[in-house]
Amino acid sequence: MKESWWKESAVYQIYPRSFKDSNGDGIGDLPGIIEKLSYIKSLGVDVIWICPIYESPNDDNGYDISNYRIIMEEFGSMDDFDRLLEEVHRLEMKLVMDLVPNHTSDEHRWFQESRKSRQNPYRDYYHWQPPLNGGPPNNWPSFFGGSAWEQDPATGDYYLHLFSRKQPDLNWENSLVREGIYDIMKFWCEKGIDGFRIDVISLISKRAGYPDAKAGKFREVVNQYYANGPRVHEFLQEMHKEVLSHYDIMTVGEGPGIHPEEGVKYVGASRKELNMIFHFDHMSIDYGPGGKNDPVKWELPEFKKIVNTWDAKLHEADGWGSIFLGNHDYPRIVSRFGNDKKYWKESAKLLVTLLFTLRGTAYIYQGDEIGMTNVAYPAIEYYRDIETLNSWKEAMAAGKSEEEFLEVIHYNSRDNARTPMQWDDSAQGGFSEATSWIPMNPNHKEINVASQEEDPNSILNYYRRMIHFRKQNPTLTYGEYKCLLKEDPDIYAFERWDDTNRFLILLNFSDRRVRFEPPVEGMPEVRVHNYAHPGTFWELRPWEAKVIELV
Ligand code: ISL
Ligand code: CA
Repeated sequence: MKESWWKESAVYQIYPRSFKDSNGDGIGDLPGIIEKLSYIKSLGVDVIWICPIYESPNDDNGYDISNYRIIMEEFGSMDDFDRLLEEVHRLEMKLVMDLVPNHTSDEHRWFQESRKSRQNPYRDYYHWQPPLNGGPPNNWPSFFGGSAWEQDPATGDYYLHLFSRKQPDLNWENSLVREGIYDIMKFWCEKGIDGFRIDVISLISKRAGYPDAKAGKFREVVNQYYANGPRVHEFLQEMHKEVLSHYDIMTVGEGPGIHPEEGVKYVGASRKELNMIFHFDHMSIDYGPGGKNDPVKWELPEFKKIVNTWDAKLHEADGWGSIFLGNHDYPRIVSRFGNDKKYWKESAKLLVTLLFTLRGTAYIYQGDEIGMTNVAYPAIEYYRDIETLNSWKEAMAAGKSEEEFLEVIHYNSRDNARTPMQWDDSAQGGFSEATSWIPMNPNHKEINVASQEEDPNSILNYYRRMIHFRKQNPTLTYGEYKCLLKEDPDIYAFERWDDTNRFLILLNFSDRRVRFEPPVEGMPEVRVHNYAHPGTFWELRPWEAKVIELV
């Protein structure tokens, strides 16, 4: 396996709107991030990925960009950005930007031109179609509810928007669009940034003729009609040739609808496309027959199977994985994959043990390092996310009960991950002097950075230990991976080894004590554990995690 800095890095994801407000307007900003860089450094993090900070009307919190070369005013200025980059580098960390090439804002100059007339030189920058039988060109649904087509009054034609109507999809068939995006990428690379997280890269190449979707479930529509379109790999190889190959940067492509067979095409070592991708097979593990808003209980054997399949496929192709359990689009990891009540501390520690012992680059989402949890706002008025608000409208229109649907939202709203960072127990949690753009989670009184700094057994300090341990033991980065006890419903057990070392990782994903006899030999030494005392071998307490060295 070829060694690379981005394979050995721990990545920390910042959602800038909710990280740290420096000027008292209730919105996180770049000077706020600069203030907290030494904190991030203290975690042992190497790379910071920052969600979009470009000019945007914020229909989708910055994922609708109106100018890719300007910093959003609320976040600061280009001077602030230059200072941020300089400071990150001074602390010997790297900065990865979020690139959104699948769509722009409808307020982007390209779209403003494009919508003017059928003859406009920018018309072909987007996907325009005449009405069909007086309605939209096909039956494609948008990720945020309703049709993926919007009729524009200027010409009466429809434009495609897989996300909100303020996020028209770019037409990648047009070479001018591709050059335009490559120019933006070069602009940021020339500034000296260290990589891109590339939004919904799986969706950029559209099916010719926009065929009607015959699949019923939204996820199937994405798989069959939106993701992995006919030219996506050609486009990525072009992007690699034009931009990526000229810089020592890391890339991680995000994409719904990428499954193992397709995944290796994006990241296989010989492909010259991307370094890593984020796939969502494990992130939709609790979606029921009705999709995201019909949640079911997730099962550990299925989770292990997903990890195992991906690990094997990637390994075969000399590809590299991204290991993550949450981000700004998903519930808090301790609330979803752990137990955020009785075993809050233990399970939060168990999850980071998993993140830093699997094979792949591990990503931490801001706040998870202190075990931030989901929020349960008392009414829909508290929510800000366009996906949540749209799904609420649809549910109400369909006659669902407010109470029941609010429960679904408590479980899965993207706003769970977007409540402000909990720095201390003051009124605004040390996030801001003012009322924050979205209300703080009331549990910031108990869960916050300041109190965990003082406690050697805090989740925060365990994150530091775990990140450090991974760094000290390259076996955990490059070593082989093998899952044991695949069908066990409670225990996730696996080995990582190379010529010099062998580790056994034991994780009890349940509220029960469990005993087992793993098929291993040698004198085990517990190197990391998440209880005060390592306990007895071969018995795991609720949510107990152990990293054992077999010597
Ligand atoms: O958020 C999701 C499920 O709740 C995903 O389906 C998500 O929409 C998808 O993974 C794409 O996400 C990315 O692009 C979106 C943006 O809203 C997300 O924040 C971003 O991560 C459109 O740009
Ligand atoms: Ca601010």
